Amino acid sequence: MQANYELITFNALGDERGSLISIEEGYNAPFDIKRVYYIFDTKKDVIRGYHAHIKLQQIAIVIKGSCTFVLDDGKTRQEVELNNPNQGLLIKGLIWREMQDFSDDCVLVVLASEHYDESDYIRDYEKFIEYAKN
Ligand code: T46
Repeated sequence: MQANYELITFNALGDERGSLISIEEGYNAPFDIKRVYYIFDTKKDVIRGYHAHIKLQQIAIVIKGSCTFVLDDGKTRQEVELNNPNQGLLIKGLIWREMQDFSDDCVLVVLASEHYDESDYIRDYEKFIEYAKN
């Protein structure tokens, strides 16, 4: 896995009643969490994303179902399937992302290091490639 993203495994605090995962900034989240959003009811064959972020860091967790992230650093593309609430995909650098193959029941939760800011998005792939060269 490359430096701009990595899979994190969370410690599951399970007991006979079931499982519980806790995410705390400075402990198992490497940034201050300023925003949480979640994506669900994504229609079949929809591909979301098609952008990179300049500054934003995020942890994506599929707490139910599955989906696949296509991650592109400007040189190589890699697919990462998320299907386990014990795992989070930390995206910490300049990465073009596309999300696809959402299961009907997929719930994708994202923890973000910044408030929503459209000016942090690079939504043009050619522009992303220019950024990725620097
Ligand atoms: C990302 C991937 C994994 C807001 O108003 N506030 C928010 O916090 C977010 C995330 C979105 N929006 C608005 C912007 C658009 O009008 O909601 C609409 C849908 O957002 P977007 O088309 O950017 O959604 P995705 O699924 O393509 O991308 C999202 C995040 O935007 C992005 O940061 O990394 O999920």
